[in-house]
Order: sequence, then structure tokens, then C-alpha cells
Amino acid sequence: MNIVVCVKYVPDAQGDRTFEADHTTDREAVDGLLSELDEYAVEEALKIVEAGDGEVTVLTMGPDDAVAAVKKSLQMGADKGVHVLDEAIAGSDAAATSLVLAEAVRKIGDVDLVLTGLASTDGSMSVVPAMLAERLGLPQVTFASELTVEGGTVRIRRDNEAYSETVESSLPAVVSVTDQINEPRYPSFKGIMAAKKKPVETWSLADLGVDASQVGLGAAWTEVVDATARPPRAAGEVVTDEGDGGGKLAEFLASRRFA
Ligand SMILES: Cc1cc2nc3c(=O)[nH]c(=O)nc-3n(C[C@@H](O)[C@H](O)[C@H](O)COP(=O)(O)OP(=O)(O)OC[C@H]3O[C@@H](n4cnc5c(N)ncnc54)[C@H](O)[C@@H]3O)c2cc1C
Repeated sequence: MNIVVCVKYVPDAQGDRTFEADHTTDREAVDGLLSELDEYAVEEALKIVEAGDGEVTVLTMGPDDAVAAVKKSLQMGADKGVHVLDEAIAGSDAAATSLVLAEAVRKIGDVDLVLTGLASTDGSMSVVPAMLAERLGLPQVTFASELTVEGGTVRIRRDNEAYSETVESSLPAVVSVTDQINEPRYPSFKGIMAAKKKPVETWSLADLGVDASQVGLGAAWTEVVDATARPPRAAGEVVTDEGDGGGKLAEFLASRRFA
């Protein structure tokens, strides 16, 4: 069972995010990390391979630093990594991202399952998995909160507020997973040491046969026309209880139309 996990390197959500003049995210301003939601996809891939056989390849597209997302996944236990690195991809939208990832999956070859997170923690579009499946001509099942592989079939559970459904697909397939699916492991000391010897290949657009004109800000189908940082939260109102706290709270809630 050969599994490719798409992992994205994102600005740390705990840091102050800022924007460039063209409204794109300033990716240099804060430290980056492996998108937390992608850790669930890595964990699931490791569990599947540990229960059977095969290997886990992690794939990222991003700037120099993005290799950190690959390395963290290798420390968790993935076998090898691919980093698509090319100046021309900066500013790519989801459509271009899925194009590059699809060509990389094709080049990796002999893939039974492609796993992704449910959304990136920066763009949170949640569309790359579906676009990737379309480009690869593969079935896709999304938002898996449980996953089993048996023979040539993947079966997942999808939950929403009203019901849970079980969906089956033939392999190969693209599956996005939620944060309900497992508890990602922390890299062990042994894992961190072992990762240093694991192979990471760096591929350019030319290696993938993708023309630079198909990616980057210039080729984006979507444009962020405005981006405004949220104002800092105003200080809350303190209600001092002098025996009439309940009444004051009720008044406060009523003034905010909560009651
Ligand atoms: C070098 C670089 C520069 C960028 N610059 C800009 C920019 O200037 N402005 C801008 O708006 N956007 C930029 N992006 C992000 C842009 O490529 C896409 O909007 C984004 O990758 C896809 O949308 P999303 O992150 O919301 O994906 P989602 O659909 O939310 O992601 C779902 C899943 O798809 C997979 N995935 C998504 N992206 C990647 C990736 N790059 N590598 C591996 N797996 C991935 C992950 O498994 C993820 O959990 C940049 C990306 C890169 C790599």
C-alpha cells in the first residue's frame, strides 16, 4: 500500500499574521510549521502502513522553509519526502496548487491512496483535495472521521450535525481526513534521529512538466481584493457583585439582546 500524504507548510496561527501590499499572506513575517490538520493525515497513513505494508511519502509544495513540514512528517515515521520548490509557484491559488500536487503524485507513481488534511490552517479553502482528485481522475471522499482499507476498497465515515454516513470507494482514491480521525503521535527521539537519514527529493516545475505560466499569482483564477486585520479585542466589561450581580448580569445580557 503506497500512500502519499500532502502536507502544507503554513504560518503559525499563534503569530501575528500580516499581508503583503498585494493582499497575499506575508509568509516571511512569522515562523511556519506543518499545518496541524495535516498531522492527522500523516498519522492515518502511518497507521495503515504499520497494520500492513507499503510506504508513506509526504509531499509539499512551498518555499525553501516548507521542507520543515516534510521533515516533521518524516520524524513522525513517514518513509520519504518530496518538496516541490520553484520561485514561480509563489502566489499560486488552489487550482494551481492542485495542478502541481497532481503532477507530483503522478511522478511519484504507483500510488494507492492520497491523503490530505481537511483544510489548511491558513487558507482553509478545503478545495485542494477535490481539485487534486479531479486532476488525477480519481474518486475522492472527503472529511473522513474514520477510515478503513480492505483489499482494493477504502471505507470512511463522514459526520455532520444531522447524521453520519459511511462511504466506500475503490482505490486508488483521494481522501481528506478530519481532526476526529486519530491522535497524531509526537516524534520520538528515535524518530527524529532516523528522519535525518530519510530521502527528501526536491523537484522543480520543469521536473514535473508544468509550465511556469500555469502557476503563480499571474495565473491565479481568484484574487484577494482586500484583507484587513481584525481589530484587537476590546477589554471586557467587569460586573462587580455587590449583592446585585445577578441583576446587573441580566441587564447586561438584555442590553446585548441575549435575553
Ligand atoms: C510558495 C507558496 C506561495 C503561496 N503564496 C500565496 C499567496 O501569495 N497568496 C495566497 O492566497 N495563497 C498563497 N499560497 C497558497 C496557495 O497555493 C493555495 O491557496 C493553497 O495552497 C491551497 O489552498 P488552501 O491552503 O486553502 O488548501 P485547502 O484546500 O484548505 O487544503 C486542504 C489540504 O490540501 C493539502 N494542501 C494544500 N496546499 C498544499 C501545499 N501547498 N502543499 C501540500 N499540500 C497542500 C493539505 O493536505 C491540506 O490540508 C501559496 C502557497 C505556496 C506553496
